Amino acid sequence: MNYDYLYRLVIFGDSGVGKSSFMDKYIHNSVLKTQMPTIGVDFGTKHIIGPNDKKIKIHLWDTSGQANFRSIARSYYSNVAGAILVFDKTNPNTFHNLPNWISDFDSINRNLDIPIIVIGTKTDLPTIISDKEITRFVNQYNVLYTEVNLGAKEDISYILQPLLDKIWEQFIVTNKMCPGIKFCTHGSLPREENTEQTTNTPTNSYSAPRSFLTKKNIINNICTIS
Ligand SMILES: Nc1nc2c(ncn2[C@@H]2O[C@H](COP(=O)(O)OP(=O)(O)OP(=O)(O)O)[C@@H](O)[C@H]2O)c(=O)[nH]1
Ligand SMILES: [Mg+2]
Repeated sequence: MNYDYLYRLVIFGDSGVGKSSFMDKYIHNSVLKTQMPTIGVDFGTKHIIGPNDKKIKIHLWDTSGQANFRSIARSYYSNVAGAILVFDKTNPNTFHNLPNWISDFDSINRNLDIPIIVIGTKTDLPTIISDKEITRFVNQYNVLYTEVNLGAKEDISYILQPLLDKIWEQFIVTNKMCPGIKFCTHGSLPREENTEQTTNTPTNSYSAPRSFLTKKNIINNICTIS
């Protein structure tokens, strides 16, 4: 399928927090099941319509949270347009590890200011991590935040919207180079691989900005699926 922009996104976080479940649900609206731990890395794609009816293709790289696959996972942190950092709301360790994941990711993406959305999973189960702790973390690390029950029936196609809006505002609108975005010209070449360019220069200027969540208002705009 043709596209105007290709965004490469990486999913990371502790083992067992629900990264692969998230990718299955986001792409296929799959029913939650007991997953095998990811071996190394997994891959998925999704097509969405962005601002100005632009077709956006998303490449999702779902990395393993296990320590023995860490170097493989890290090799997927670069050349991305955005990051999805997942933790388990029922497991405080996975929340307290978030700063380590962020500093590891930032050390690979120095000066690029790649947007990160943090997703708290398992909201169907009792949690002991307070909204206050989460608010403090979100403000301190300047990340987007949302939370989800991946076992709920509802479709979660919209869940990455704050991240996608931020990528659009930060890189496409400003025409700032981002190695995780490719721009397609829809030229006469029939195969999409042949039409990809390494620039994210848009054909049209962006005229109707859509809202996206900032560190200040994020906690009031949590999208919860229960
Ligand atoms: N109750 C509940 N269980 C969940 C939810 N999300 C994921 N799970 C379960 O959590 C377990 C681990 O999920 P995975 O998606 O394999 O976790 P992962 O982060 O990919 O783990 P690694 O691949 O080892 O890094 C699975 O048995 C899922 O069914 C949720 O929102 N609620
Ligand atoms: Mg996995």
